[in-house]
Amino acid sequence: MTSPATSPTPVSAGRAAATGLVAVAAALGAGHLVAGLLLRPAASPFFAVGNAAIDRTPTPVKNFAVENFGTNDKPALLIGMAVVLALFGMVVGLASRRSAIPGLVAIVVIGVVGALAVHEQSTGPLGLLAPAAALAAGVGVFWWLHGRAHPRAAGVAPPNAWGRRRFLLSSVAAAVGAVVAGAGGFALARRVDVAASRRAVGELVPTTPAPPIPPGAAFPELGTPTFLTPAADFYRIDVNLEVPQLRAEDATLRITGMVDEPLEFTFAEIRAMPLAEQTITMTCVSNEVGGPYVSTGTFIGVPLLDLLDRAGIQNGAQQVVGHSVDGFTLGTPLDLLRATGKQAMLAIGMNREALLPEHGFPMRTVVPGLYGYVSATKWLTELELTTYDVKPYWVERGWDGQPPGVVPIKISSRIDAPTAFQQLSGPQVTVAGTAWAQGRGISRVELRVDGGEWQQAELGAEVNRNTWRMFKLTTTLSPGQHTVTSRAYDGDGVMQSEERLRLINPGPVPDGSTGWQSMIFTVA
Ligand SMILES: Nc1nc2c(c(=O)[nH]1)N[C@H]1C(S)=C(S)[C@@H](COP(=O)(O)O)O[C@H]1N2
Ligand SMILES: [Mo]
Repeated sequence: MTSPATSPTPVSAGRAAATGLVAVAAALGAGHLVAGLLLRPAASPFFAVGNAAIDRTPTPVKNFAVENFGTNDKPALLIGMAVVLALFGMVVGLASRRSAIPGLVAIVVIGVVGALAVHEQSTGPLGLLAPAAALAAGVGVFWWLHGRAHPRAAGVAPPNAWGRRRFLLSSVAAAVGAVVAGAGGFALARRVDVAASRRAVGELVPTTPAPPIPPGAAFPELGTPTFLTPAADFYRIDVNLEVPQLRAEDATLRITGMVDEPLEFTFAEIRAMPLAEQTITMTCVSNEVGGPYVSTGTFIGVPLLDLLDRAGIQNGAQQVVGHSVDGFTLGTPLDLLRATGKQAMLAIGMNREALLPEHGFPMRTVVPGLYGYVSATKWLTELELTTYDVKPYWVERGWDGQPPGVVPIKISSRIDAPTAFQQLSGPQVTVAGTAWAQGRGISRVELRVDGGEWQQAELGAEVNRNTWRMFKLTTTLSPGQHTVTSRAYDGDGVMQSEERLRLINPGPVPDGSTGWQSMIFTVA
């Protein structure tokens, strides 16, 4: 034994804090390494605790995070957790200046919390090896460094230069070990070579191609997005800290629940079916007016209803619940799905390529006209026909995900040019942007400068009613500051609502923002 548990001389505050900090780092590093070795990234205690925290976050706070950090809410959470854990480690160290016991107890307690969080990630009994390794490393390193921080008790002369150096070297070595283990965990987790699996899918050629995008459908030279969003720029929204790694070779799709005959397809079987293509604009319900969570792709796959009909949907089924590889669920009302006919897709690719891992590789659903959270299961493994008694992830957390709360995507228009507070040389100014009301299409966009008359903008070519439509208008303006406001009309002639509904409102959980966007800019 190199270290007694207690010592009459308290350890210096600096060493005590460093001991706790390094022990926590070692625990996280070891846990991440073993999770990587086991090919179960979700078993890493750090990520498991993060995911458990996301699951428990009250919906308004989650909305706040999405609104304020956008797609950066995940790094923000991870950094916040790292800071909290570092502080925890230091406090634990400081509480153990005389005896290692308080620190060891605290590390065991947090270790058990980590194990419970991992257990919740359904990584199987093997996954629990990762928190076990974390616990062992945390306790071991704490014990070891605590001993080294006590030169006298360890039988060495009272604190001297050598004792200090030895402690410093030991803690630096342990910290480096923790970082190397953590990095190793990341590298090992990538052994599930999803990139290679994706490459092996190859080019996807549809039997029934989507019509080509006509020229004049978008005005990127004026500041609108390109009509088809490159996969790498496609907005990403999900509750996952780490992208689920599912290889096409390992993926199957099961059709279960209220069906005449449950079915199961491998990815290869789906890939071999006649493939159809649909150009669809997807939108997130948490997109604010003028926000970025809207993108367009040409999705390739199999009509979703064809697959469900093969299994035979039984009377009384009300919704299709999509299950994801990580246990996430999302429900689509069956009558809304039926109304889309053959346009709703079980997609295996976008823009003729396999899906990106971030967007659901190898299979996902895409239903035109519905927000993503009720229609677009990524990393899909199962489609379950059921009644509304089953509550999917967001419904469970208070969102309007079931009738009468499910709304079609609301009419929206976004001004992309000029940008906020842009300085333009006048007098000719071109305003450009995009508008969408998937399912109904866009029939008209109007712009108003400084509260004047509404002017009709010129529309880009319509691709189909499920996609966005670009607009532009050139007008002559005097020097000075101006405000331009936009509003769109859907294919039925319904005007975009002026009422400002933001995501974070007191009262019931909202179901999509509304309001007219205004942009302030200056003409020189
Ligand atoms: N498995 C899974 N699928 C999911 C989600 C999720 O968190 N997990 N988020 C949904 C939401 S809210 C949206 S808006 C879309 C976004 O799809 P994208 O990231 O490909 O744009 O995915 C949907 N599908
Ligand atoms: Mo969403």
